[in-house]
Amino acid sequence: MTDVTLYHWEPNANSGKPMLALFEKGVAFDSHYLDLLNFDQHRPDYLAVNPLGTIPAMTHGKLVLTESTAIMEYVDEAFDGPRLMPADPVDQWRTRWWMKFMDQWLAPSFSMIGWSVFVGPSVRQKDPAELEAAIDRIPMPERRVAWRKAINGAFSAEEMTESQRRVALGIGYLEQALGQREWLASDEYGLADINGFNLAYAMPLSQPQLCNDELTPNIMRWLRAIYARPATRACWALGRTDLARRISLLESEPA
Ligand SMILES: N[C@@H](CCC(=O)N[C@@H](CS)C(=O)NCC(=O)O)C(=O)O
Repeated sequence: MTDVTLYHWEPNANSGKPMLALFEKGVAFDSHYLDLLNFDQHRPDYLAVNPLGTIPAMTHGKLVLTESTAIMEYVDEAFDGPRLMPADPVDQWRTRWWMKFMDQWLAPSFSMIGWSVFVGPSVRQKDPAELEAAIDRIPMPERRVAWRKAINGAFSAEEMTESQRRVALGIGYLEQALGQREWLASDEYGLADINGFNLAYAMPLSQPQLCNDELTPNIMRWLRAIYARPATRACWALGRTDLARRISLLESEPA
């Protein structure tokens, strides 16, 4: 029993961000796994923690924290361990620039693609009446829309094309930045890298025509370096689905 509990799904996207920050800081926490594909995040016991019904959430004593990037910043400030926000003001600005770019611009596009190719197909075969009841329990109307689109394969061609355009642009930005310095926002590993890795780790598999050893050697070096860190290994050990097994590509040497 610790005084920190993290409510999370896979070590991936929003859930993976505070998980990895906690492991990097060496903060002991109780892991409370919620199966997103089983709609655990909309059940009353979790809604009592986060009434919005989205993952992740973290409790620290009586304090309840939501929003993955804000939780990472809290973890960095509230606990001992290596500093994850750089000390230099310009590096701090760059860290926050990247986190905003990823959260507001890239993550929704990755999410739409992921919900279309993974989440929708993973739940579609369930009983339709059960699915409809599960969707009706979702507190946020926009999440109900996303679930229906994922289940019915109804993201429009325009939406998917725009997401793909944003992902291609993001890959270009990442490759350029990582050609200039070892880590995304400064010379030290930090919050921007944790945020970016959780969003981008699967790019060599999901976007092989855009992200590979030949076209984006700097992104590949960066992903491999983050994956090799003990904290990332510990974090990924908490994964239960195929998402956690997809990473094996990063265990290989450059082609
Ligand atoms: N801005 C929030 C987004 C949280 C969020 O939407 N999480 C997704 C999983 S990555 C979720 O809970 N989806 C469940 C649902 O929509 O039912 C954050 O960064 O924590």
